[in-house]
Amino acid sequence: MALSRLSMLVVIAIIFLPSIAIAKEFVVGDDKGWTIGVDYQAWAANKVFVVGDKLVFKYAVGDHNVFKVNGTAFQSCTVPPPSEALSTGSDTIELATPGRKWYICGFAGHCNAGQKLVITVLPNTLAPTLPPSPAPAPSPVPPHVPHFGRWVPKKLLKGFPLVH
Ligand SMILES: *[C@@H]1O[C@H](CO)[C@@H](O)[C@H](O)[C@H]1NC(C)=O
Ligand SMILES: [Cu+2]
Repeated sequence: MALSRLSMLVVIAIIFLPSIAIAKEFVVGDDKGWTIGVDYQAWAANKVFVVGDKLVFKYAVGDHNVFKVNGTAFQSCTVPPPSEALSTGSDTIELATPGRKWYICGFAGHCNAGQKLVITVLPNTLAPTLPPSPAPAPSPVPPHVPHFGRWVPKKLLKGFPLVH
């Protein structure tokens, strides 16, 4: 029935839309911001980071900066070239991919003093798993049929002159 199908869509929309639309913005360290003397692992411990969320590093310009580094550089506090620094005093980083993300301050001694943050970003379970259309069963396509980098309806392929 059209009505029940419609109400089901409404229910689905109510359930899922907010979680897709609301990307969270985390101010690193909250009121304390990005500085020395804050336990950023404690800060991150009770938070869930999802792809699409943002980190905002807030600090007085010239007092700190932000480098995105790998796990090795994070452990050893190896500062990348200055050209890679974020230094606006309000650096927003969108968490674009899932996985571990590491950030350090590049000012001498700051990382070793604990101005470093590691988080784990979870995939957005909703957006990427919604298939663009019902996935067809993989069909044996002759190798000489030109493929378009995506699924082509069989109807279309039948019209294609196959060279044998
Ligand atoms: C990690 O980053 C450092 C410094 O930027 C670089 O030299 C090193 O090759 C990187 N390690 C890996 C495993 O990517
Ligand atoms: Cu610093």
